[in-house]
Amino acid sequence: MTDIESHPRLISLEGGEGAGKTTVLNALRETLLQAGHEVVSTREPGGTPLAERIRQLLLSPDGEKPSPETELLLMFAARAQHVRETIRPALARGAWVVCDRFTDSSYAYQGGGRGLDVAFIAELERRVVGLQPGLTLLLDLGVSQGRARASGRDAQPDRIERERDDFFERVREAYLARAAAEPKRFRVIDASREAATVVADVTGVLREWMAAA
Ligand code: Z5A
Repeated sequence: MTDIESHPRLISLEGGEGAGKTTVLNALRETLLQAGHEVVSTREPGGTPLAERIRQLLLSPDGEKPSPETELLLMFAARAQHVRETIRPALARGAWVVCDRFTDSSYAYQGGGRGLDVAFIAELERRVVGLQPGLTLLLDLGVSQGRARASGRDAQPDRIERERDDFFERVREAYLARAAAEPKRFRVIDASREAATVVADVTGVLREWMAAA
């Protein structure tokens, strides 16, 4: 596999922790269902039984800490399975797929956060994934605000959530740089506003996208 196919019915949600992806994903799903579409809502890492087991390995704070390279390759191992077993079959039967995180998360967290070689990530994307969302909604939020929201919810932060603020600042910068480099695919949403405003904004973007698709 060498080329990357952009698919208009594959929509990804991206952002730092506590940005509100779960809330937004539910609203997108409802909007698509009301328009009469089949919707598959899924997440990364995860989205198949095997990929969910890889997720547990990746996010558990217990035991041996994976090296940055191991973390990257496990993210892509989960994604390879997810694309083949869940996403491509759903797109092939005409469904819309809304994915909580996709390859941009690897560029942001393992590229920006961990400092791994972006060209290597791009090579993995080309050879292992071969698929890109037509539309990516980046929920942008300051690191401290996101952490405050997530800490109100998580009793036990996962392994990546235990990173320091400078890690999450690099993640945010990497996301914003990707959005600036690909303005046709990305919509940057100000996620610092109250949930109802953010939801109205993203569902408006989705309606325009459905009309054009
Ligand atoms: N990761 C990676 O490193 N590389 C990869 O390639 C991939 C992932 C795919 C797991 O992802 C980790 O994997 C993640 C990146 C890494 N690590 N981190 N950090 P995840 O998506 O499962 O975990 P997460 O980013 O930590 O998700 P999250 O914290 O659940 O974020 P969220 O879904 O965006 O937030 P939420 O649950 O919708 O909202 C958080 C709280 O804020 C909740 O109580 C809401 O009610 C509240 N909320 C939501 N919106 C608002 C607004 N607008 N105002 C006020 N309060 C709000």
